This record gives sequence, structure tokens and C-alpha cells, in this order.
Amino acid sequence: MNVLLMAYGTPYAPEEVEPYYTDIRRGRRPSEELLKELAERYEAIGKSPLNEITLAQAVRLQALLNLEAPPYPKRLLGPFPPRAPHGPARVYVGTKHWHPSIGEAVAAMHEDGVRRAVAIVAAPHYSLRSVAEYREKVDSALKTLPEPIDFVWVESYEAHPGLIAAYARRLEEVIWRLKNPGKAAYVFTAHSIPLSAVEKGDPYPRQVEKTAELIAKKLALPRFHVAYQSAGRTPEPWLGPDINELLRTLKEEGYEEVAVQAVGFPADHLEVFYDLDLEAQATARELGLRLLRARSLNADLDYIQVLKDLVEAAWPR
Ligand code: FEC
Repeated sequence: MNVLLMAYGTPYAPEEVEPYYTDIRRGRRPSEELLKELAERYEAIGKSPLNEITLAQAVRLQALLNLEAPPYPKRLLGPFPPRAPHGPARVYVGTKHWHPSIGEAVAAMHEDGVRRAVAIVAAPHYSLRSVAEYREKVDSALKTLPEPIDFVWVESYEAHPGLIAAYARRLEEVIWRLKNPGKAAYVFTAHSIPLSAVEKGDPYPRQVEKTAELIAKKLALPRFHVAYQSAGRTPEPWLGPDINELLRTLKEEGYEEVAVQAVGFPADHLEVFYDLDLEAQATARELGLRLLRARSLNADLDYIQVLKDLVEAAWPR
């Protein structure tokens, strides 16, 4: 079994911010002002751990896929040594905007003789501005190869019960810390996308709502809100409400405590550490709101189990 696990990617060093940002902007170099602003955001968080987390997810996913753990009695009766039902698994990492890039990963897979693989993004919701773009990068890498690799895509998993349980578990930890859980606001966030994509029928906002609704239902929350964060620095309108805007509305409505959970990304990175932990937290402080954020899934076993489940279900038998 072969897997291409993809994520956004982040620069490893300050001098890599410029080419990274240029790649995000499809080859258009950012202005000095935009570049300075992004460099300052990285400086403010110290470092984005996204590449390390993606790598850890891949290593753990590969280990889990190769591990057969039958119940004890079956093990006694079964063949020895136990073998994974789908043969040895290899998980490759490709990042959308940095290294190892999706192109580098696909080339490495081809060189290793891989001709069939599951493609999955470490982000649960499909968008024309996320998964569709990962797919474009895989497709253009395939065009450079002498033989094709047959990729089976997992395009979204917004309602996977294991994912909902993993998010709910972490939000529950925040609920324990609330002074008055019955009166708190519960806000689920995802990365914003340009409104133009939504107008083209992008399922993204619907899928984000679904994830939020299922977590809220699992925890029997009295109410919940969905907000978007990290809108890009471009002149076009972006999907809202923005988290900072929503915090102002919640204050006006009389809320004192807000539990925030980023459901659009499993991992910690710039958009979590800067946009939520620094920026949204500063807005909350200014408003006199108590804001608590649920910790991310990262490479924790419950999330890796979700990836394993999805990959095994997609693997052609
Ligand atoms: O830690 C890190 O260094 C990387 C954090 C990071 C993640 C991430 C995820 C998503 N993005 C999505 C959509 C867009 C669209 C644009 C865009 C621009 C940026 C910029 C940075 C950035 N994104 Fe991102 N995104 C992360 C970081 N993103 C930096 C450039 C500066 C800025 O505008 O803030 C606009 C592109 C353009 O200019 O044309 C659209 C979506 C996700 C969630 C899915 C995923 O993880 O792939 C959707 C993590």
C-alpha cells in the first residue's frame, strides 16, 4: 500500500519566506510590504512546526498501516509472524508550497516503483482553493513521468466519526476550564477562502458547518458558531464572518467566555499560533472576553487512526 500524504508546507528558515510566499502567489513575487508583514508573523510565533508535524503524521501513519494487531486469541491461531493485510505500506510526504514538494514526492514514488497510491490531504474539507489545488499539483507532476501512477483520492472527511470524536475530546478539555459552560460561546474556525470560490459552488462552507454541527451534537453544546480566519492579503472579498468580527458580536450579545476550536486544520502552524493565539486572543482581551482554544490534533494517535481508516477504505482491493 502506498500513500501520498499532503499538507500546506512552511519555510524552514527566514530566508525561505520569500520563495515560499511567491509559490503561494503562483509565482508572483510579493511586495516588500507584504513580505515584511509575513516575516514578522513568523518572527512573532518563533517558528511554525507544520513540517515537523506533517512528517510525524506520515511516520506514524506508516507504522500504523504496517501494524497488524489482531485480538489475542486470533493471534495465537493465526499465521506467525503477523502480516499487515495489505502488504507493506509506504507513506510519502508532499507539501503544497515548500519542500518536499508534491512534485518531488510524486517523482520519488515513481522512482521507487509505485504505480498505485492513495492521495490524502491533512485537512478535512474540500475546497477549490485547497484540495483541488493539491490535485492540480499532483496532476502536473504526473505529466512529467514516463509511466502513470494511479492515484485514488480521499477528497474530504468532514464527518468521519473518529475525526469528530477527536475534535470533541479536545474541546471537552476546554469545557472543563470554562467558568460557566452553559453560558459560553462555542466557535469553530476554518481558513477563509475567497468568496469567488463559494459563488462557484465550493462545498467548503457546507462541510465546515457539518463538522461543527457534529462536534456540537456529540458534546450536546447549547449553541455554536462558525467563523473564518486567516483571510489572505488580497483585495477580493473573503468568506466570513472573520473570527475577530465574530468576537465583537459575541461581546455585544453579552458573552463573557468563548471556546474556540480550529476544525479546518488538524495541525498547529502559523495560522493557529498567530491568527488565533496572538491576534484573536488580543481582540478578546481588548473586548474583555475570556478566550480558550482547544489544542490541535497534530500527530496524535486518534487523528492518525482516522487517516489510516480513510486510506484503507480507499485502497483498491
Ligand atoms: O505554518 C505555516 O507556515 C503555513 C500555514 C498555512 C496553512 C494554510 C492553510 C490553508 N490556506 C488556505 C487558503 C489560502 C488562500 C490563500 C492563502 C494564502 C496564505 C499565505 C500564507 C498561508 N496561506 Fe493559506 N495557509 C497557510 C499560510 N491561503 C502564509 C500568504 C499570506 C497571506 O495571504 O496570509 C491566498 C493565495 C493567493 O494569494 O492567491 C486561498 C486554505 C487552507 C486550509 C487547507 C490546507 O491546509 O491546505 C483553504 C496551514
